[in-house]
Amino acid sequence: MLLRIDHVGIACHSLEEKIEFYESVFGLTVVSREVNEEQGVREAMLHVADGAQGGSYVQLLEPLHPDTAVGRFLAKRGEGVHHVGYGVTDVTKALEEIGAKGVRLIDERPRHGSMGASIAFLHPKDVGGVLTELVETPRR
Ligand code: MC0
Repeated sequence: MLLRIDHVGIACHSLEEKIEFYESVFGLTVVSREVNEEQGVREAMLHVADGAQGGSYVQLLEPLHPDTAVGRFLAKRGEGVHHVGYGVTDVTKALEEIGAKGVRLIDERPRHGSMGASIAFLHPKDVGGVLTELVETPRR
């Protein structure tokens, strides 16, 4: 069901500072920047690698304000890994299959994600403490 690791989402206080860090230390390149009002984030995708099933990225996330998912996470836990995003072929079908196995779905149906993807989150309490995202990339 899971095709690849699409991205690792990392919560940070300053997007610009962290972009500079990942560019200068790891030589990564920003391929997309977006403000996602629905998710309450300003984010950047930095390309890591391409595989047979698609690309993988580091996703840097800065909250738009404190009362958002990433804002609350930063206040409680500080900067660090916020979620793991896995590539799937069909996010609606994956949600049905995973939901049927008793895992709580944060999103019952897909929402808009980075770079035109359809995304949905699974509750971290049912995935061993890991906020997990399913990502269906647009067909090109
Ligand atoms: C909260 N918890 C986490 C967590 N965030 N555990 C692991 N990883 C995380 N990132 C834990 C808390 O420690 C707490 O556990 C419990 O979940 C409830 O958290 P809360 O403090 O009440 O926080 P809430 O109200 O924010 O709810 C958490 C929840 C929420 C995961 C349901 O953040 C959510 O719906 N997230 C999905 C949307 C999201 O994260 N969007 C931002 C990225 P204790 O034990 O203390 O009770 S958007 C994105 O990434 C898009 C742009 C994309 O990829 O394209």
